[in-house]
Formats: sequence, structure tokens, C-alpha cells
Amino acid sequence: MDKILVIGACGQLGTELTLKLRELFGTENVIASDLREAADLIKDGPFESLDVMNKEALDALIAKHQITQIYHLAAILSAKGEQNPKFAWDLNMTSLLNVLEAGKNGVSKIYWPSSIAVFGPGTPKTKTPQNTVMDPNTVYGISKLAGERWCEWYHQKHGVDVRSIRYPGLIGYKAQPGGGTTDYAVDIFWKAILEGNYDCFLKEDSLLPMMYMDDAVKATIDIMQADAQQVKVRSSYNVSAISFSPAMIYDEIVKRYPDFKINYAPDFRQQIADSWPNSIDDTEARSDWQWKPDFDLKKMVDTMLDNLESILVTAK
Ligand code: NAD
Ligand code: AKB
Repeated sequence: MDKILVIGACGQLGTELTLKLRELFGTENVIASDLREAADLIKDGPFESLDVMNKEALDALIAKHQITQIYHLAAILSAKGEQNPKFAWDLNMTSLLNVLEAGKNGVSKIYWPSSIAVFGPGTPKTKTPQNTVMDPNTVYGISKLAGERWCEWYHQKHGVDVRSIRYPGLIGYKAQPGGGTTDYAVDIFWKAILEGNYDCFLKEDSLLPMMYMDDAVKATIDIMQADAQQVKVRSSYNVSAISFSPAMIYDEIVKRYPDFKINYAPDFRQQIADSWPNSIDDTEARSDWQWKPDFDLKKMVDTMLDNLESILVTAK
């Protein structure tokens, strides 16, 4: 039986991924870890405090639990990264190298997420292909592109079985987003239900690739479960689900909340959004390990509203 370590387990993705991994592989086999205290949703299983920058502490944890697989999710995302570039670079790079070294020294499988932030202003915007111009202009994007190259290098030179996906913006209701440019697409639901109006930090027509969390978790587990020969791309795979703009998601939410108002007040994150693709071509993921999303815009909005309504009503 595999022993799985999730690093950054209290974040937006980590919370939901840990829950799913525990459901599939047994709570006792999935060790959650983070700098922060254990999030409520994952408190019922094993949890370890870990600063992944501390390589000795990481190696000791791996030895203590005889870890065979790592999901390394800790990172500083695009918006926060621009506010503290040196810190973002140090965390995103050093933590990945610490984990890849663990792969060289015996951990048999590693998952590390990349992002659509690896693309930049020179990248074709529509149906962005797997292999294309990559000129990211955020520290976050630069760190993800460098990380992709390190993953491929460790795979080629040291046989490390590392697998990766370039997620678009992720949308879920169980945990709050942690400082990205696509965070508006989560915030908007809370504001629609709780306040009836939302100040959006992107322009109404900023079309970006997005994905409902269940699809992201499914893609992550699918690529990790695939046979090693199926995983032909060892940098990171494009995956695609939905593309929408603030105006498009507003139009869907307003069907259920007719009095909901939105105001557009673009800030520094607009420039980041403008540098990213509108949509992604994920032909390779579909053909190599049979990736296919389940959620379109309507299904995602209905699911978010149904779940948040019941959480917020229960909390009252
Ligand atoms: P998040 O910011 O919500 O969570 C990151 C977690 O890492 C936090 O709980 C934080 O406490 C933890 N962490 C930070 N520094 C740490 C350290 N030194 N040691 C241990 N833990 C530390 O991020 P997320 O949205 O869950 O993203 C997870 C991963 O997925 C990241 O690599 C991110 O780049 C990638 N990704 C996310 C999205 C998205 O839309 N959420 C999109 C593309 C890629
Ligand atoms: C961000 O906006 O920084 C993230 C991402 C797309 O990587 N959600």
C-alpha cells in the first residue's frame, strides 16, 4: 500500500485533493502537511507541520512515514508573487528541488502542479498548444516554467517519476483561494450570496481558462494512476475545461440572484490576466491518459451555488 504525503494540504487545492485521496486510499495512508495549522476539513486524518524549505525536516518526515508518493502543492501564486517576487521565487524553486531530490533518493512517484501562467504575451491566445512560445512575465509564471524544466531534467537524468499538469484557474467551494489572478471566480459566488454585489478586479471581457475543482482533482489522480509509459510529457500537460470572462459568469449567477450587481475595477491583476491564454488545447492529455472534463460553465455555477448556499445557511 502506498503512503502518500500532501505538502501544502491546507490550501485551496490541497484541502480537496487530500479529502479525495483519503477516500480512495484510506485516511491513515494520506499524511497531510502544511506550514499552517490543519484545516478543519482534513483534521480527522494524520497531519504534520512541515516547512518544505527545510530539506532535513522533509527527509525526516518521509522516513518516519515511509512515504512512497508526494503531492507537492505549496507555492506562492501569481498575484501574491508579484508583491513579493524574491520570496515567491525562493519558495517555488527551492521547495520543488527538495521534493525532486527526495524522488532521486527513493520516493517512487511525485506530483507537482504547473499553471497556465507559464504562457505569456507572445503565446498564441486561443487554443494554446502544448508546445509553443512561452514568455511568462510574472515571477510565478517564470518559476512554473523553470519548475517544468527541472521536472523533465530529473526524469531524464535520474529516472524520477514526476508528473505534472498546467492547471487553469481552479474553482471550488470547500477552501478559499490563496492569492491568484483567477481568485475572482471564487470570490464572486460568496459576494453574490452574502452581499448582493461584487467589485471585480478584472475587466468584464477578460476571458481565461478555468476548471471546477472536481475536474482538477480527477485529472490529478488520473495522471498519477496512469501507467508510466502513458505519461509521455514529463514537463507538464495542458488540460482544459471551461473558458469564461467575469461578464459570462455574472450572467450565469444573475439567473438565480436577479438583484446581484457587479462593478468592474481592474487593478494590477488585469495585466497578468491579459498575458495569459483565452483557451487551451489539451489534445496530448486527452490522448495519452484519456483526460476529459465533466463540468461546463452552467454545471459549475449550479454546483457552486447549491453547495455554498447550504454551507452558508447551515452556518447562520
Ligand atoms: P494555496 O495558496 O491555496 O495553498 C498553498 C499551501 O501551501 C498553503 O496552505 C500554504 O500554507 C502552504 N505553504 C506555503 N508555504 C509552505 C511551506 N514553506 N511549507 C509547507 N507548506 C507551505 O495554493 P493552491 O491554490 O492550493 O495551489 C496549489 C498548487 O496548485 C500550487 O502549486 C499552485 O501553483 C498550483 N495551481 C493552482 C491553481 C489555482 O487556481 N488554485 C492554478 C494553477 C496551479
Ligand atoms: C493564479 O491565478 O495565480 C492561479 C493560476 C492560474 O495558476 N490560479
